[in-house]
Amino acid sequence: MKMTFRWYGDADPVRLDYIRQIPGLHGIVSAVYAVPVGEVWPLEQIQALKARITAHGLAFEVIESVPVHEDIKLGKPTRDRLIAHYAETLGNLAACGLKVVCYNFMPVFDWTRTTLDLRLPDGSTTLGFDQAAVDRIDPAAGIRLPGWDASYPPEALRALLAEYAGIDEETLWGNLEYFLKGVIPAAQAAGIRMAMHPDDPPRPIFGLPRIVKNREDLNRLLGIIDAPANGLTLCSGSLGADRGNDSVALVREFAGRGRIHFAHMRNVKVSANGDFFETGHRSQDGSLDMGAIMAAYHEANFEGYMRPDHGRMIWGETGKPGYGLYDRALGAVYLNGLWEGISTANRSQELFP
Ligand code: DNO
Repeated sequence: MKMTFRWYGDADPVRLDYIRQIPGLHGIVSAVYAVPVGEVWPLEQIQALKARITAHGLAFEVIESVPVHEDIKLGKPTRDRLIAHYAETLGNLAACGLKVVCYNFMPVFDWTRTTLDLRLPDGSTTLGFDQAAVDRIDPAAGIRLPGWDASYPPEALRALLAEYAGIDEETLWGNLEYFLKGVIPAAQAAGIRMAMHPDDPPRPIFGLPRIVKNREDLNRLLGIIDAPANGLTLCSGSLGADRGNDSVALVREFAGRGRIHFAHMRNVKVSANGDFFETGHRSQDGSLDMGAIMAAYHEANFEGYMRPDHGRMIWGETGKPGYGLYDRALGAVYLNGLWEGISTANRSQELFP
């Protein structure tokens, strides 16, 4: 397992020289943010980002994310050109030594929360999702969501949502298949492993289809092209927000098959009605058994990349919700500690014959 940490580039208030001080970090997960979605990432920009990161003694082998243009998800005629650009970007990334590319296929909205600063009893703040708050939003009147408010001008958002009115789950699956058939062979040839991030939360939202929500979906996705280049980002917190998903079983199955290339580790406290908020990483603080998930990776001899996912805001830190330094650093150390603990327990016969 290679522990990594997400960094948003020069705009990130979290400094690389601080990140490097977190014990046990292999590398950084980042992206070229300056290039508009759908255009090719130029070699020089990838190289410059890599140079920034490796100067701090950290590896740069994972991208999160190369975003998929909405026209591809919508299956519009422009998609062939956009898919060719995507494949070219993968080639450029491979030329710079990148190994894994995380992406998602969620229409319009990536991760969705209804609050970014829910206060917990210990005074920390965290991200939360409340279905009733979503139900109160009338998409026709405009969607105001924390984290997304500024992403689309209201008119553009309305137009985009209207385009999706004709896209049901099966159509979206068809468009995903078309995309994968265009990019996976290129990824494979370049030595890049693609890693699909599941939908967050794992349910349809504002009537938009969501197709990467559970075991059945993950199997269907991997079956479209049954090759290691067509793999997963297994996000414990995204999938874990549906109590019907057993994260431990999912890791055993898909890491066992060598198809998880990137592990996002995060804990969530899920209520009976499916509302949830994000907690610190420790098992006892949320609904997920993080130790058992880690043991499943260990059992599968997982050699892929892992990162602590969102952290709470603690110790007065301000910045990008979910992506402060402190709680994610605690998460990385906790996860590395679990890993060492499991390794040690496996050696206990040797240690105490
Ligand atoms: C949120 C992240 C997601 C993730 C993308 C991957 O914090 O987990 O935005 O990066 O879905 O494509």
